[in-house]
Amino acid sequence: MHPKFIPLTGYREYPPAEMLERARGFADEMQRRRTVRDFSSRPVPRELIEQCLRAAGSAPSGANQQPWHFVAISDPGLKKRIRMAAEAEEREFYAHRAPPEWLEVLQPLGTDASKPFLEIAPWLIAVFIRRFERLADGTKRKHYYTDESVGLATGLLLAAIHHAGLVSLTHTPSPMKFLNAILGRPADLERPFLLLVVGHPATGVMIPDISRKPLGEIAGFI
Ligand code: IYR
Repeated sequence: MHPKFIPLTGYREYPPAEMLERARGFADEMQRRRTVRDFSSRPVPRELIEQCLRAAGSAPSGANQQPWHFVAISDPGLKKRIRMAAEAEEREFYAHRAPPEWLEVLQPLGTDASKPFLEIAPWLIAVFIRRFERLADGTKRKHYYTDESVGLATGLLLAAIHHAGLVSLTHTPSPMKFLNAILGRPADLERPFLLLVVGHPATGVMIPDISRKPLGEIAGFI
């Protein structure tokens, strides 16, 4: 196939001072993002979630295959089933599966097997990695760099959710296979990546007293 090129019309150039102001402003806004584990049941309009997902879908991906699928769940019955399945896995995790070193690093977060937020929060977003495409002749075609691509899209989704004035929790019940069954996603093509909990924070919510590594520790300039 012959590649087709079009002009880059979406790029905007800013004066240098404005570039720095924008970069600083965005970094400051992202610094305010915190994961919460206590959600309000206050509803969030579907349109808001749709716009956040549009931002997620703008991520770069391997060979532009966009190997992600998002299932946004507000149905109380489905949320309950997800909570039950996740808590069953988490009980195993906390009681048997997690080695002591793992439980030790989780301690500052104060997590346990109880996940009421899976029913309380207005939205859950199950993120799936679409590892293969099903072709018209029934065969499967492999996607490339799927983990990286879906990680990038999920990062943009978290930023969009925060930017919209919502909070989220990146939840990883392990294993998460039950999400394919409950949500009717094809297990031969897709595997769950993350379960995002999205909504407003509960009033008076408390968060762990933890901090981010300073710039000098996470980056180097040579
Ligand atoms: N999936 C468990 C355990 C857990 C693991 C990590 I790594 C975390 O950062 C937080 C929790 C749970 O959700 O409780």
